[in-house]
Amino acid sequence: MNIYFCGSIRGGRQDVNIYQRIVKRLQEYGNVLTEHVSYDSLSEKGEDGDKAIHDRDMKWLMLSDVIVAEVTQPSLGVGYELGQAMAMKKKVLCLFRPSSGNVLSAMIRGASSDSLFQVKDYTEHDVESILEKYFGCLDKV
Ligand code: 6K6
Repeated sequence: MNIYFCGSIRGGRQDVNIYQRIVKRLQEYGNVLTEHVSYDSLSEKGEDGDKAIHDRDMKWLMLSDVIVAEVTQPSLGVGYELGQAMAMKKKVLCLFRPSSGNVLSAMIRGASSDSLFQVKDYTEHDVESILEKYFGCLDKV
């Protein structure tokens, strides 16, 4: 199974430690195409041109079976990826930490109307169990 992980890059890297925990757990369920989103050393500038990044990511998005997005730190890129994933009718799980004090965009929370597009609130303590539950029920989505 190909998994596409989304997390903020130019939107801010405050949550990179939680991205690493999520990616580590996702690698138990499948092939994570976007492991680099969780790298500590990722520079905000990027080494490839923006067009190359966009085109490669859209190709990976198309190839993916499931998209998992950490949406606590707002990111235009993650919002764009989620819109594209929805248009492709992909399975999407969005993870949001209310304890951050942020309020999730209505365009993300409000998009969660069926099992294909799910939004789960979580705490740092239960992220692994939320993923376990989601991937355990995936064939029913
Ligand atoms: C590193 C830092 C800035 O640019 C880079 C190079 N690369 C990127 N490489 C791969 N995916 C990227 C890059 N920049 C953004 N993305 C995609 O957009 C990722 O899949 C993230 O989920 C999302 C982050 O968007 P922004 O708007 O927060 O950058």
